[in-house]
Amino acid sequence: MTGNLDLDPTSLSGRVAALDEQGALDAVTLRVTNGDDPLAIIEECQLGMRYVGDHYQSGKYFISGLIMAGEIFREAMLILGPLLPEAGSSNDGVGSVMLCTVRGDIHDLGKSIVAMMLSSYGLVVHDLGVDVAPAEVARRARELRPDIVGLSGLLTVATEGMKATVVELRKTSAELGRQLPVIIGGGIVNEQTCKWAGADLWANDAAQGVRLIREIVAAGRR
Ligand code: B12
Repeated sequence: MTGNLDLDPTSLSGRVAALDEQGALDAVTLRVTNGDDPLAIIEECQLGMRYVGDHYQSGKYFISGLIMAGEIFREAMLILGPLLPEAGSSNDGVGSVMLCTVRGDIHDLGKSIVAMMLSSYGLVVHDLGVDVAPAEVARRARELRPDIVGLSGLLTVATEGMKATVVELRKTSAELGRQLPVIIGGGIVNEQTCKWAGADLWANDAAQGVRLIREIVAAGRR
């Protein structure tokens, strides 16, 4: 089944890559029992999912493979989610974050991890969902007045949605009388994308993104 995988077929990433649902979930459970860091387990799942994505691109897997990988990951998060730090375990004080996946993109597994981790640090998270139009993001920002906005996207085309959303949010900042920081996240973002989209920060992993968001929120409240 995992015949020519370059990932160890008995590892967690190899089992996700092979779309071996039960095998992957058993491996997650075993790693949890061994006391492994849930974030390290999530990263290994991601490695397997990247493999599925690459092989979808090369024609080895079909769309059903992407769906299955997403489903395995969702189930893994049912086990791993409750193991992330407890709600209110930090003393940063209140703060709020508005998140969404931008226009044209419906990927939300990564965004949900970020949301879960932010909540676990006591931040209030307003998750607007997926495929959210720039004007809608700006409208909700005026209504909710978050400390920072996080935009997620995995499709290359989503960078267009990110840029258009940042333009709308900059107009909103003028109305709010303060600069509303924007962080972009997802597998496709990097320094260049960040500059191009006009965002303030970027992260392509949840731990780094959550660290940056907490720093911005804490600085804004000092
Ligand atoms: C699962 C999956 C799907 C599932 C999504 C299920 C869901 N509910 O999200 C389904 C089947 C729906 C899907 C659909 C499609 N997909 Co898809 N999908 C994937 C796959 C295999 C995994 C994505 C994933 O969830 N990874 C795990 C999560 C945890 O990782 P992550 O999203 O990167 O998030 C982490 C960080 O990026 C960061 N992060 C994410 N968001 C944010 C936000 C902020 C603010 C911060 C700070 C951090 C942050 O934190 C997370 C945790 O560390 C990827 C392959 C890949 N290489 O990623 C392809 C992939 C993203 N999909 C792809 C494609 C092409 C599609 C489709 C267009 C296919 C089609 N022909 O219909 C559609 C898109 C429809 C649309 N309009 O959006 C391509 C995109 C290519 C590109 N560059 O444009 C990829 C890369 C596969 C490939 N190599 O071809 N997909």
